[in-house]
Amino acid sequence: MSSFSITDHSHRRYNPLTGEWVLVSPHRTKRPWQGKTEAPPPVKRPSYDPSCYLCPGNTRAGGEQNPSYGSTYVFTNDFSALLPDTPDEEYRDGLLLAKGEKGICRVVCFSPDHSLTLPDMDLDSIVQVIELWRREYAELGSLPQINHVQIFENKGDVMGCSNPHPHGQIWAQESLPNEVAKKDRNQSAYFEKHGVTLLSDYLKQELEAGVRIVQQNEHMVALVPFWAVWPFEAMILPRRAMAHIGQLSPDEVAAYAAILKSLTTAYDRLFGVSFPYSAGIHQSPTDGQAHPEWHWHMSFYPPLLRSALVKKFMVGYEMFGEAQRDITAEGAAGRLREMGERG
Ligand code: H2U
Repeated sequence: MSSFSITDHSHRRYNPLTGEWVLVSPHRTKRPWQGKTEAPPPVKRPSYDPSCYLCPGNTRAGGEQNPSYGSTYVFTNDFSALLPDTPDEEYRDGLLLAKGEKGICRVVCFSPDHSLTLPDMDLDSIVQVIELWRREYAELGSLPQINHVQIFENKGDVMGCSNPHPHGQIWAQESLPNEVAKKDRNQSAYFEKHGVTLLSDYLKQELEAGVRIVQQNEHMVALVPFWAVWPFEAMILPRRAMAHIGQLSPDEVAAYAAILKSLTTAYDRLFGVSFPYSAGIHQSPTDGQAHPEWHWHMSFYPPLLRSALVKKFMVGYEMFGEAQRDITAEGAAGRLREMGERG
């Protein structure tokens, strides 16, 4: 009888940030695979597309005209999911409950150049994107009715991204959405008990182990979390505990830009394709409190599994039971690390 091993045996891994489990089945990676593995031919896009609603000078679907912007550009989403003037009321009927939710949605163009993606951009331009995220987090977060600011990017049509122009979104709202509420609860409980952030202790352990580290620089680390759900999920986090990106020093902003570029470059190399993902920054609530328990981090949830064409579906058992993966976090980190080392 061999003893339990997380590289061979089915097991569940615990996510201390969300309090949820993921089922890992490493033995299944040994099963034969006869599907396609080749990448589709690269798509060459022009730097300016007259039919793109995000390109400088073009008219958007709602009729507004974009300025001839030369770096980043942010505007209020013409089809916002949340609006600032929603009534503050509740609907109750027995077990049924609904509450009005106020919010503001914005679209952030990362570059005027339609042909680029984040990994193609130079470091100074990525710093401009981070600086814009910092300004938006501060500005939206200072509004009395906004208690949470979610910055995210959907990249690739497979992730539901509506336009290849490099862009992301911001949804700011009154309440903490579900994912953030879980992380808020667990980080608070950890900080109360240990007096340090959960992710400071986690990062220390990961840096000692090394196996799940993808890349690191003086101020930032990219790793595949032990509890990763998506095959090539990754997290970027600062070495220094801080609640939000507004607290980054100029050196830390530069280090963040560098690791953002190198992680997304490694992703693109993995299957030889512009790698799709949803990426989001989880930061402290913007309720006017300091939140020393929060340690901001940026998570990448890419859907690809084995090649540019083979996608992981969160269906069946994942829908009815819990998330499941075959390739281990350690295996995924090793492959991403190799992509980064190609230089
Ligand atoms: P996604 O590609 O991640 O869907 O983001 C694009 C957003 O841009 C989307 O939320 C908005 C859509 O509502 N949009 C505008 O605000 N104006 C437009 O002219 C088209 C799209």
